[in-house]
Amino acid sequence: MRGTNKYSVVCLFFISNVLFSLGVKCGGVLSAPYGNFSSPNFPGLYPYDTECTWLIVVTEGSSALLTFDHFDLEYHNSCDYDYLKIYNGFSEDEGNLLGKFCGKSSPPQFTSSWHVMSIIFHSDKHVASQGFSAAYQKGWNRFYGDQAFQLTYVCGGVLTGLSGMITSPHYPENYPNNAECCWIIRAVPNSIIKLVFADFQMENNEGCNFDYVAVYDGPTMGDMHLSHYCGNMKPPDIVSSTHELLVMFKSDFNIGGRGFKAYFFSGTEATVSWLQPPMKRNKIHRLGGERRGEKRQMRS
Ligand SMILES: [Ca+2]
Ligand SMILES: [Ca+2]
Repeated sequence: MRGTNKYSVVCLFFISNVLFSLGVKCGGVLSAPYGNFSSPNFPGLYPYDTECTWLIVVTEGSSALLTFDHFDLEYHNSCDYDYLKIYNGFSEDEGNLLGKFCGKSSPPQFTSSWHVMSIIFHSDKHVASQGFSAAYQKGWNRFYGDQAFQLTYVCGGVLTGLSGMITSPHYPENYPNNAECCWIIRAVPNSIIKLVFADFQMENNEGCNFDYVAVYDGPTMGDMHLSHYCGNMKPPDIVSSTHELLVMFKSDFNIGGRGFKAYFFSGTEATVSWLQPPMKRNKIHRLGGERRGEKRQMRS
């Protein structure tokens, strides 16, 4: 199914849904980048003898992240009466089943390894509960070494001006979690680039592998690694050896900060050494408010 486009996926879903749907009208195709859905009648009791199928279809190359806000289905030790089934891909293939759930313990956060995810809600003829509500979001799969990450915010671009400014997303508000931004600063050949940080506040940890800014002396991550920064210490000025510089910003799943603001200038070695950004003191309020204590527990 890999080459299938969004429209044929949706058509296939409608055909199968029309043929197999029972009783209450529910389920559907969710094709927006994010959204919510719930069992019929939520937060009231769900109807008896009902089956609903939702198909989440995000852009090809992306993945879908599914999070439950509320979960309460009639309990049975093997979930034979009422249940929720979650599939990585189409529900017609039981090999895609990620899990079957009932009772009051909420399913964990799920991520599809494909751009399609299916969810089936089923109730039998007796005993109903409140049901569930869930949210989904389009994500991007990324691998750093052998670790897989789900990104929910991606930004960056190629900057070709003689000078300019880059900031973390939403600056000076807190940057989003699970974000990755890559900027390539490309000056004219035979010039060099100077990068000056004017503000810097990111989650701090030894090794800076939770949230960080990394700078590479060239246009790719394979180029020489100039620096890797996190915490509250403003990085020193950075000067490239060529006309290209890669700046990467990365955040993990919790705890943020207001991020960073940096200026870049390009020119000859003599000119960039004299150039300085407009360093007026910005009055920036610390936003923060995230729960520092909790993170250490989650990571341990
Ligand atoms: Ca039931
Ligand atoms: Ca973080």
